[in-house]
Amino acid sequence: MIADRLITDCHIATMVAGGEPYGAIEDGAILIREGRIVWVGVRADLPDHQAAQIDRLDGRWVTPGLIDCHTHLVFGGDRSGEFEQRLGGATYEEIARAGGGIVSSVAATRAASEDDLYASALTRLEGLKASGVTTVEIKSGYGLDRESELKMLRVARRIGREVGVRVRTSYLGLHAVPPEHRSDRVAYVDLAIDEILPAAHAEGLVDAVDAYCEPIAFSTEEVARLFDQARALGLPVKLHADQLSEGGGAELAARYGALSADHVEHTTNAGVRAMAEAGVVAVLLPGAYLMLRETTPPPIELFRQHGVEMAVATDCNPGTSPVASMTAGLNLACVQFRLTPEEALAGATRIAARALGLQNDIGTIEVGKVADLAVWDIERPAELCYWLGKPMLNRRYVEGVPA
Ligand code: DI6
Ligand code: FE
Repeated sequence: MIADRLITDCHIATMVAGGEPYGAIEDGAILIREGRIVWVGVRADLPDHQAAQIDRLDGRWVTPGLIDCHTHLVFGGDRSGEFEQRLGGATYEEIARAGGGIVSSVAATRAASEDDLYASALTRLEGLKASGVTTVEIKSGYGLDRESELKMLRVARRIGREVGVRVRTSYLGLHAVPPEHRSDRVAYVDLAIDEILPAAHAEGLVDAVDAYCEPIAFSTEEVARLFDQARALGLPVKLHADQLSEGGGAELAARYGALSADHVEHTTNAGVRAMAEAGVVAVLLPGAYLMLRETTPPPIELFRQHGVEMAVATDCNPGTSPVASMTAGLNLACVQFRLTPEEALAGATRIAARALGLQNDIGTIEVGKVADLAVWDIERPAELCYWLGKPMLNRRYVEGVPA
């Protein structure tokens, strides 16, 4: 077998479902050709091969590169002042209704240049990369006018081109009503649906369409109109659903065959069943749960019973989840939501790939998949969920190349 690279002397958590825990292969090897995995298995079974490059990992563990499938990585400024206000007793909803919250990040994002947004996003991306991330989803939603939404999405695309990480973008125009439309929200919803989304799509800036479905944000009717447009443009949808209250978000996501419904703390039995029937992934965001000091966890046991697959992501954003480490997210998902470490790691790999529609290319270590890999200084995969703040990454590969 001809290969560009042999990765050997390692243990492999393939994260392929149905066999050993973590899909583990002890003392394994991986052959890579043109960025894809062409062989993986026990080292003793390695076929005859010629590899241009041999990487010996001295018994380290290899996992699929982690996938952060829900972030707001690009934004101007920060909201540490609101963090202080909340610690002083103000609630997130009170701050939002008083004109702070998302809208204050919108002002800072509009004022920032593309280069400023790029530079500040890279500082947060360093944290994600150091925690093994090779794919990151990035949403718009702090621009809320045509020029600023496109600016955010262009920055996201530039990150994907320039810094050794795979980027998927989501248009999140229905995130908040911008100040200039406060007295006419219908006009803003029309603008987001009829003008901004088609313009962003025409520039090739949109991989999926998202919305914030919540009483303080947008109704299911407004989101349904957006999703109709997404469908007309051939774009998949996902949804911030049932985070602060039950509002029919999970059912709406199911009705449109969404890739994922995210947060889902307040999703009901009926919502869980609808998600199961439509194959919608539940994206758990334990950083936001922590930072808002929420007390109602997502219905994890119902998701398990109904076979709804659970992803885990950071939700990295300035308001509710200033979290820039994927392994921190794994720990929080286990401690707060009682995911098993194997469920959490699947949620950051195999299931996260599904939440982005990328399951044919990434998320597991198997023949045919892209060789996006993370190499770790750990003795057991559960350590990735156990430590909080300990650097564990040895190196990352993106498309079979050290990144
Ligand atoms: N994701 C979001 O989009 C909102 N909450 C969340 O978890 C708002 C984020 C923000 O306050 O900026
Ligand atoms: Fe979010």
